[in-house]
Amino acid sequence: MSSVEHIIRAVEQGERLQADAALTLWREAPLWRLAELALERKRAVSGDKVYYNRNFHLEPTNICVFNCKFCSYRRPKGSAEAWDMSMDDVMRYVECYRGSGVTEVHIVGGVHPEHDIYYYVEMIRRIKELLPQVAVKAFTAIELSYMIRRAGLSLDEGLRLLIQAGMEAIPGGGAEIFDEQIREQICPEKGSTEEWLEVHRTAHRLGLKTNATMLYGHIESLEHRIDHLMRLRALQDETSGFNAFIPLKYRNSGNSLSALGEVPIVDDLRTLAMSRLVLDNVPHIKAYWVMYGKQTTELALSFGADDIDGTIDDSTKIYSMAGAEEQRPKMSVAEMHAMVERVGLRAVERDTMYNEITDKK
Ligand code: V47
Repeated sequence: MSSVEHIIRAVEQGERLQADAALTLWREAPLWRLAELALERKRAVSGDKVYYNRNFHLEPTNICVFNCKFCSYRRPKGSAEAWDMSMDDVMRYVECYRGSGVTEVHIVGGVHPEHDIYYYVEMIRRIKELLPQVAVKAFTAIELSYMIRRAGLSLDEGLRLLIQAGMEAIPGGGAEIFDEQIREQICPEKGSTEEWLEVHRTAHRLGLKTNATMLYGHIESLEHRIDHLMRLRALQDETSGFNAFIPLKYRNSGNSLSALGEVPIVDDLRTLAMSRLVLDNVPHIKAYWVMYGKQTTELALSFGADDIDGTIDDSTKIYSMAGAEEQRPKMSVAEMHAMVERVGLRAVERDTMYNEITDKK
């Protein structure tokens, strides 16, 4: 039996993948075998269900103190293409969603030079006043670390303030790739890997659920992707605080790495399946439809994903500005059900904590 066949057998028997075996599987397993293994793991966790939610994004600003090379979104202060919503703008925007049935607002944006945690505590408090039923999933670890440090607080103190204000979960952004040398080349100014992990570790200790991402398809190798997944798996062994993992494909329009091009869809599918297999302790693997586009998302459902994110309502610009297919991303509940049912699975609405919502259609 070849070594890849041995590894496939071991995975089928539930053995945990180590880095060298993961690399062999990633490189050598036939695509259909990876799909089969990943789908089987997905079924063990979530049966035939594929989760989605009714959500919108709030991106208060694209002004950012950092200048990551893969980012198409960030503008310096004073640029004609920069936006910077005032607190009143934010409240007017959020108010539009009153009575709309959304269950989550995902807040993310540039790391603004002038706002500290007290500004965002006030923002969350006022959003919860307007939309008490809506869960606030807010700020990447990098934004959190900056706003908390700027106020001279410890992570523990800062996160407690945000939780008191109504923050219920943390999204997975800012992880990029954990390998320090690659990180130094694609986002040299950004918070470190250790900082990202420490924010999530502290959040988990305080009882928050968080997500994790990995930005792939730029200058990293498969070894770097595996290292990234291993570091997440180790933290999850320690805390069990991650709800979902989201592999993010590098999209190449309008940023300083554009010359690299984009990896083919088959790489997206292998990456998704390998994420499901390596992260044996993370319950949900999300195929973020805004980043893949709808067609690839449908394919992703046969490679271990059990979540496609939400309705979005044309509220995020990160991927449209980076060249994604959907320039005004929006998906109706009926469209999501149809997509999931076409691949023989069952679409289930969830809230931010993955509780199923069955009382409305
Ligand atoms: O951290 C930026 C990525 C992330 C590009 O937690 C890019 O549910 C590809 O984290 N090509 C922010 N990716 C988005 C994010 C996210 C999205 C959806 C759901 C969740 C969740 C989290 O977007 C950044 C960065 O890794 N990103 N530019 C680009 N050109």
